[in-house]
Amino acid sequence: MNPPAYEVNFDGLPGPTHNFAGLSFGNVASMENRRTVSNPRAAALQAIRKIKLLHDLGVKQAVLPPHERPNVTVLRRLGFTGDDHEILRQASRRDTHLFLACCSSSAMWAANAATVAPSADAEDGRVHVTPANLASRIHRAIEAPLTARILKKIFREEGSFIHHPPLPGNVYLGDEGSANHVRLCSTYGEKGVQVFVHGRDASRTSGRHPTRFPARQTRQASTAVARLHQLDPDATLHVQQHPDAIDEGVFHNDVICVGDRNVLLCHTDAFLGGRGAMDRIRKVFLERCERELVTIVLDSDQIPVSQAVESYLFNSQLVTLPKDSQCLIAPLQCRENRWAKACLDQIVDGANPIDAVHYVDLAQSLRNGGGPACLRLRVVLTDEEFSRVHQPVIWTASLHERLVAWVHRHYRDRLSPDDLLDPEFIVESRKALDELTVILGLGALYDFQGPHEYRSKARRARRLAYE
Ligand code: SUG
Repeated sequence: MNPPAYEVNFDGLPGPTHNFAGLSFGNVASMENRRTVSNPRAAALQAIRKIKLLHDLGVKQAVLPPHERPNVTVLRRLGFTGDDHEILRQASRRDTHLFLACCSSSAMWAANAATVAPSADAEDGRVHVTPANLASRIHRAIEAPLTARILKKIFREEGSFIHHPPLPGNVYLGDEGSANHVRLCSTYGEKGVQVFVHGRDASRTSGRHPTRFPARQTRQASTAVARLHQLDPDATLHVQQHPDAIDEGVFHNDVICVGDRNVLLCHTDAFLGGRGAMDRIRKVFLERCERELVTIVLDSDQIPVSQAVESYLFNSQLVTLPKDSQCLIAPLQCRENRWAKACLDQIVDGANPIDAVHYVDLAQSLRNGGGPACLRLRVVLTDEEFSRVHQPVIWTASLHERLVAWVHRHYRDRLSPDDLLDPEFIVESRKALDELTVILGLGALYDFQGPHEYRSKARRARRLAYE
């Protein structure tokens, strides 16, 4: 018998450069809010408030640090020369999109960080981690190397965890991580069913594909991850996302579908093949988990896809609480959207295990198309595996206090794209990240913390104390 397990949410922290650059074609919110003024401090505090809510509800929580931005290393690799400020100035003049891509705080959407298979599902009984290559968008593709490094520091490879490198970074193998992946199970520690959702089959030129917006995840990437994670093919499904939904702004499956344990909540237009796809999922779940899957399928009369995209209803988190009940963590705007609110009221009153909705204000993240579910990477762990996780990233009341103070100390409450060129700003951001690596006990993580680069007073003082 497998040991019991639980889900731990690793939430991404918005970084000091959180801004609205309009980098994600096909992501309606990102396109609509392009070049407006952001509030990085509010973004970080909103994300922290959500983590605290889940922690207070009894869900295990942890954090992932922001990435170093602006990413001068990438610009230097692409031929820009001079000191950091000169490189940023040149890049902003010669290739504005690239410059903005190197300033994005997009690593905060941790659902895209990786796909993780629990040990119960992998043939070798280990937790498998594959960081996403995020190949379809340049500002996201540059996340992969540091994400891989961070995940290796947090899930140390001694016995329990196995890390695969991100898939080769080409759109044929476009991989967006767990945003296109749902694990269903009876209890977390038992073998489950893994549903991978792709936007297109890259080996086919014919067939149904979106025509307006790009499909980011390919079937080829999903099948590669399933192979690497040693999943049982009889309990692994590959389903195509509906191309019309992608064309309406559903750039990831988690904008139209969410699942937890034996419950799947989605829209009738989530998958190509509609009812047929749902029947397949139900059948495989029944065979593997020996019980019926509870499906809550909302149709366009209940909520049109456009309203699902506007409200981000399906990007709610569906979580199991300690007493085994389930609840939804929904974006505040679902309370204001009449379609979404009616659906949520109906779900809570309906014959299913979901008995509460908690609304969270994530306005800053949502203006870039990232809701509650986008901000977290779900990792199912047994007690033993959990004890091997790098403990300083695990949420506690004291970590909460330190992070709130850290945000207030370092984050601006107003940032326009022009501010990204302010020479003071890169110094400020590095100072914040440098201090964060101390709070999270991560050691030297960022390129600027290399031996010849910038060092904060705190780190220098600590180093001197050891010398
Ligand atoms: O990849 N937005 C992200 C949002 C990711 C949401 N994640 C999930 N659905 N799991 C993206 O499109 C916008 C950045 C900008 O425009 O400045 C952005 O990258």
